[in-house]
Amino acid sequence: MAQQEVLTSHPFNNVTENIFSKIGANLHRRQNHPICIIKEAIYDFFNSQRPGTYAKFDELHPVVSAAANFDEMLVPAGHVSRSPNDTYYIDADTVLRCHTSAHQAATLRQGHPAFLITGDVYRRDSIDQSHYPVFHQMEGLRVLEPDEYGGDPAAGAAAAERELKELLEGLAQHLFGSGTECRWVDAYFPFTTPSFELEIFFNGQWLEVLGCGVVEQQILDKNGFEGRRAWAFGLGLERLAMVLFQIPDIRLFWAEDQRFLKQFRAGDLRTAFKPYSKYPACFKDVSFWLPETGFTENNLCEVVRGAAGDLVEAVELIDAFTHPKTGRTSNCFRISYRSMERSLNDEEINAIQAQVREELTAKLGAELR
Ligand code: FA5
Ligand code: MG
Repeated sequence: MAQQEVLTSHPFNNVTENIFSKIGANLHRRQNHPICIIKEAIYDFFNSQRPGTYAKFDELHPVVSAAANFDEMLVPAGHVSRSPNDTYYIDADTVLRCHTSAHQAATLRQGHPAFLITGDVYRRDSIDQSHYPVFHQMEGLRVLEPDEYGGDPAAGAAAAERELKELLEGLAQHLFGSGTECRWVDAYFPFTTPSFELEIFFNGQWLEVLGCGVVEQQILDKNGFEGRRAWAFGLGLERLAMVLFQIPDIRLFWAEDQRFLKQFRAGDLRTAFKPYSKYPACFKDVSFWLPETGFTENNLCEVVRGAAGDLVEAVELIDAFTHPKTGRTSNCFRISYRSMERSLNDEEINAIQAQVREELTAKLGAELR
């Protein structure tokens, strides 16, 4: 689908100008960009493990059918990720992919038993230093050969899980060396069983960097690999790059500032990002009664991004209470504004905050306090 068809007047369309402007940026294909550097480093690792095995795709378009994004991945009908609160819809049947898993089934149908797919993905999400509405994922999948596990299906699933964890631990070693603390956490995905997430200790907290698991049998059965066993993963490239290059804020990946871009060079994994300056943050609180019609933090975040662009660093709920008599609920959010490039002045922040307050009322139906 052509790009200009992304912002449509379809009543389901919830793609904002802010998001629209990011489509086609393709940070993962910009040679000296940290997202591209980490992509290449991961490709190198997988090539070294099984030379010539993995087919690679990094030009698949982010506009996909809801069927590919959800149905083919067995995401159940009422699952939260399908809601327009979480996903950008172009029309009722078309979305901006929210994960690279959207391409798993079709790539299997094309007959590829092993592949790596890299691309930009889109999500309505909360705002903080490690969440951004556009980010990059790499999908990996390998279907095992029956003779690798003696043909027994249960042994096949166990073999897939073992290889998956070994590979991803090996990848973490390859990227970060042995000094980095990692842990496996049990997880749930509709398209894998069992499922796991890998977390890395970074800047004082555990950062989730990937999800993975043994591919649901139905997905293989329906897409040309009947009765076979496979593992799959989805990596968050910004998160891995943040750890690798010590990049403290996910917004920096979008900086066109040479002070950022100049620090990275293709093939160099040893760069430690030097913050060029930490400009002061400015905090603004906003309190309001929630509308009867419902309210979500993602909607607020979208309003704030719309008004502030990348000047918003975090949006955090700091207080909530329900009035004992009226039963109405009030929330107070703290919005942190900070530029990566310069000091902000009061006037511009006040203007942004005024726009946020105005849209909270006009668009979200909140009653300011
Ligand atoms: C998925 O997207 C699954 N498709 C991954 C997967 C693939 C599992 C294949 C099993 C098999 P999840 O929603 O947890 O999972 O996202 C994967 C990774 O994307 C996260 O671990 C994190 O590193 C990154 N990520 C998620 N949301 C954001 C965000 N808002 N900003 C930056 N990175 C994010
Ligand atoms: Mg997750």
